[in-house]
Amino acid sequence: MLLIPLPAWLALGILQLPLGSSQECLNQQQVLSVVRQMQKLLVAQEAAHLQGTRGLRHHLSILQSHLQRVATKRNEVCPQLAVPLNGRMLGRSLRVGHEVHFICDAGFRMVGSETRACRQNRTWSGTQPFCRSIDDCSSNPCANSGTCVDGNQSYTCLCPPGWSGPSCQSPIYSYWVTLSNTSFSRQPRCAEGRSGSRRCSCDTGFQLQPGGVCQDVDECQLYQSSPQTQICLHDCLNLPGSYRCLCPPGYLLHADRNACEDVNECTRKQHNCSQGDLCINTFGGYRCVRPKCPPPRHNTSYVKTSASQCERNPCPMDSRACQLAASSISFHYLPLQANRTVPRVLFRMSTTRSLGDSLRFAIAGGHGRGVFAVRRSDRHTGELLLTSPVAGPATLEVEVEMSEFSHKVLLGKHIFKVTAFVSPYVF
Ligand SMILES: [Ca+2]
Ligand SMILES: [Ca+2]
Repeated sequence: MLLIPLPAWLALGILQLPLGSSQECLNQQQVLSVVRQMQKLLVAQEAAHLQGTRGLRHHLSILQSHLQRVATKRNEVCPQLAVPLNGRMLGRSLRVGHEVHFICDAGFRMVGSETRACRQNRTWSGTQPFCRSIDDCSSNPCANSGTCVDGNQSYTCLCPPGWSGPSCQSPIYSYWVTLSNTSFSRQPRCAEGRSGSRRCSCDTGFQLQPGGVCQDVDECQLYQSSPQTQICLHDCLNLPGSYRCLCPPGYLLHADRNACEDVNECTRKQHNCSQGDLCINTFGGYRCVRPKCPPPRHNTSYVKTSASQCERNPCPMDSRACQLAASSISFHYLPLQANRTVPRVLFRMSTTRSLGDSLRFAIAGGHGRGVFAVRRSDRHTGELLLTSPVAGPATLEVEVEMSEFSHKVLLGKHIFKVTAFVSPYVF
C-alpha cells in the first residue's frame, strides 16, 4: 500500500479518485491511474503555460516595435534653431519636411535665409539668419566722394579735401572747367583747401593723365579683345565715360546690356512671308518656307494633309514601287546657333501608332548628312544628332527614313525632311 499526499486542487474534486468510503489506502491499480491522470494534467498545464508565455511574448514584441516607431518618429527632427537677435522665428515644428520662417524687427534687415526647411537628412536648408541694423549709408548720402560712416539710425560723412557740410555738399574753395560732355578728354575737377593744397579728380569712366587731363577709359579696347574679359557678346562701342554693346541686325540688346537676343520676327509679325508660307524664326533672322510634296513618279503620288505633312495616295494593286515608297513625309525646320557643342540631339522621331515590332532609322539623303547621325533612343523613338560643330551661316538638309517592321517584314516607311538654319553667330 502507498500513501500519497494529494495536493489541494485534487482534493477540490478536480480529480475524481475511486476512494472507498472505508478504505484509507489505495491499491496499486488505483495509484497508477492517479499518476496517469496527474501526468495528463501536467501536460495540459504545461501546454497552457507555454501558450500563455507565447501570447505574452507576442504582445511584448508588438509593444516594442510600437515604442521603436514612436522613438524613430521623435528623432525625425532637425536641431533646434536659434532665434535671431532683433528678430523672430515663425513656425515651431522641427520635423522633417517642415519649414520655419524668420523676420526682423523694424529698423533691421535680414542677412541669411528667410525660410529654412528641415531636410530628410535632418539638417536645415539655407543659412542661419541674423538681423542687421539697416545701413543708413545705403542711399549714398555723401556727395562729392565723401565717405559715409553708418551710425545708430544716422550717418556721418567724412568729406574729401575741399568739401564740407553734413553731406559734403559745400565747396570750401573750388573751381572747375568742364569741356564738352561728348569729348573723350576733360579737364579734371579740382579743389583747393585752405592750406593751399590742390586735389583733382575725374568723372566716372575717366582717368587722370600725367598731363593733368581726364582721359576716357576705352573699355572696349581694354576688355573686349579677350574671351575671358569680353564685356559685350558681339560688338563694343566706346563712349566718353562709358561704353555700349552693339548687336547685329535681327538681334536686340538683352536687358543685361551685353548679350544679344534674337528677335522672333514670326511671332512679332515682322516678316514678309506670303499667304500659305510657314514663317520659321531663326537666330538673327527668319525664313519663309512652303513644304512641297514630291511629284508623282512610278505610280506613286502624295497629297498634302497639313502645312508640313504629305501622305501617299493609295497604291495601284500591282505597283511594288509604290508600296515600297514612304507612306508619309513630314517637314521640320530647326534654327541653330553656329559652332554648337556636339554631339547634340536636334530632333526626336517616333510613330504615333506603332503597328510593328521594331523601328529602324537611317539617313536617306540631304546635302548636310556629313554632320548628322541617327540612333535609336528606345524601341519606338529615334534621335537625329549633330555630330560636328557647324560654322554659320549655313542651311543644312537631311532626310531620315524611319522603317517599321513586323517579324522582319516591312510594314511602312516615313520620311522626316529636316532643314537646319545655322546662324552666322554663336548666338
Ligand atoms: Ca569709355
Ligand atoms: Ca529671328
